[in-house]
Amino acid sequence: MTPTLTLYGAPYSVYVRIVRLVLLEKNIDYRLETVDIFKPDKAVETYRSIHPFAKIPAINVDGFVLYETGAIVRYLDEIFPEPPLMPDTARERANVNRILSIIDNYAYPSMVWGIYVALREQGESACESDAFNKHCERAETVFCVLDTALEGKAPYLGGHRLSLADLHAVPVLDYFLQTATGQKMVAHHPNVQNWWERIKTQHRFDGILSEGAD
Ligand SMILES: N[C@@H](CCC(=O)N[C@@H](CS)C(=O)NCC(=O)O)C(=O)O
Repeated sequence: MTPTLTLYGAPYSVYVRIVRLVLLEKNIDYRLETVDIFKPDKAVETYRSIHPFAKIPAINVDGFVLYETGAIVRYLDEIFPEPPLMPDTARERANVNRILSIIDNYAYPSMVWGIYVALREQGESACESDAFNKHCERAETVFCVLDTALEGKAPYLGGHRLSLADLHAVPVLDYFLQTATGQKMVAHHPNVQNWWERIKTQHRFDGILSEGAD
């Protein structure tokens, strides 16, 4: 029997989008229970009993509650094995895990918060701060690493087929590439640029990426 799945979060969230992209790829039905973490109210306080750090997303699968996106997507890939979103060899899987960590630790903080959000909130004046420049350096390093991962014949970040690495990166890049800074930067990384064009046309991401992006 197909498990009953609830996803807690808000459609604008990068991390909620990552989980939604995985569920979409696997064609799994779920209920999205809205928790808008940036509008603290009673629902958010109640949500702390699910996620002690009050971040989104979390999932409930037949009563099994799980939070932390990396754990969620790996779990979903195990219980819904088709199509597999981890490669076949240990080395390839290690690389996918490396890319997930890079996205979490370097790409998301710099590309989304340090650059996209800073530009939205402060406009062009954001570019004048040292912090902004540091985030740009970080973002540049992320692009160099992703570009190398895509060298040779690999059409995807994890190798010859779509994997969790691609689905972790897509929502982060979707925000970053809405900025002129992101567009300028990606133009110097043709492998990333080609991957981005390809993945956006070949996969059905649109509803999830644009929906709720206020
Ligand atoms: N380590 C968490 C990070 C999730 C995360 O940062 N989610 C953001 C939204 S995209 C959030 O809940 N932010 C609220 C906050 O930082 O207060 C995970 O992997 O799930």
